[in-house]
Amino acid sequence: MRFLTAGESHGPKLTTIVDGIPSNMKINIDQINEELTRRQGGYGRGRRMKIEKDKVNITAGVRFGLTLGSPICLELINDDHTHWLKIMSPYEIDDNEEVKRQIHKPRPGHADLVGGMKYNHRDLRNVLERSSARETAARVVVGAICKQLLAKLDIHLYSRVVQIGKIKDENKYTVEEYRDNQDLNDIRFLSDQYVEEVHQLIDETKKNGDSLGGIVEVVVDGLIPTIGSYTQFDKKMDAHIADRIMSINAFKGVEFGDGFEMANMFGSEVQDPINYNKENGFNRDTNHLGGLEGGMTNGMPLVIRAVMKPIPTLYKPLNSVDIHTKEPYKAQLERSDSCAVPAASIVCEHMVAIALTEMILEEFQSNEINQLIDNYNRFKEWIKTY
Ligand code: EPS
Repeated sequence: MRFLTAGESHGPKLTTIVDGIPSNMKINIDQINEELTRRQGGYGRGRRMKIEKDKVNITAGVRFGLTLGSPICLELINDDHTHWLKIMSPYEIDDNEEVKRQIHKPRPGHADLVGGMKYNHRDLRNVLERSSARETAARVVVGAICKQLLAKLDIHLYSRVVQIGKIKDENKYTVEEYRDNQDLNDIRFLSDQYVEEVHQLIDETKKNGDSLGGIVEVVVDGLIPTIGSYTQFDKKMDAHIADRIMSINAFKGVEFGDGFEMANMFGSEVQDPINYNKENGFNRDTNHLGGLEGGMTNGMPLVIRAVMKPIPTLYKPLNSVDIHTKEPYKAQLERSDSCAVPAASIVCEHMVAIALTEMILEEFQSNEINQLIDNYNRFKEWIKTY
């Protein structure tokens, strides 16, 4: 499976082409739209999310609700584009017409300056429009289709926010608690006890013109062992997941299982001892490694955490330099979110779904969904006999 997205944040629409989804798979459009709504939520979002009502439009690759095996084309309209018709027009404009909202004071931490250098843009809006996290909506559409495919193999993904700013939920949760409570509140913490405190922090940060980052977590339940491989660097499941997560805007690090905490532990504390019984085959009592050994899933739930830096668009702008005059200035003010960590946790969940689907489709190559389910389930049964 492969996909590409196109679209500027305030352009007419986001377009995605997904190739390689097996044929005869029922596409649940309501579920895709529900995932889009989940991504649009979260305390700390700016005014833009009041304008957008993300709903997917399928224009190719699906007939009577079933995938054809041909490329699937998916569109999301940017409702805000109606306010940007002249500024973001794809068509030539009159030489005398003034282009409004040009940007020439790059925001530190954004793609603005280096993107301008790379593509020789003198209006940094040409960079900002594509580097905006608006594009992650298109990825959620792809990830939602992947989640539907994975569910047919009894693989389920959940996500939560672990930390926003300095407020961290240190509690341990069961897979059932992830499943039942992941959308419990608008900060996507698994417990309501943090809501008031986090709301206050986001409110104060917004008042100060500042922004907040945090840590998100994705848990995958129901995976069989052996997905991914130790035999080649580019077949390692953890490397592939990390690649997909690090492509999310503002994400700066990924860890698996006990992650960076492993530096403080002895080897005997980090590895998960192996048990065997006839009913469940090989299994573990612990999951320090987060369900991955030797670049392969080991049958335990995947536990993946990732850190998002605070959003670099600040209402209290940092020092910058005007690319035209070369004079020092404060970076340009742009509307933004003060905290997008809850939304980012949804994007992360969907990027993990994409990473798993890519690897599973490569390993269990099947043109049709029922063949895929059969191949996968046959292997799942065989593993129990190992
Ligand atoms: C973003 C800035 C804001 C966010 C946007 C990401 O958009 P705007 O510039 O229109 O106010 O709302 O996120 C989305 C549009 C979205 O769908 O998540 C940025 O600069 O990255």
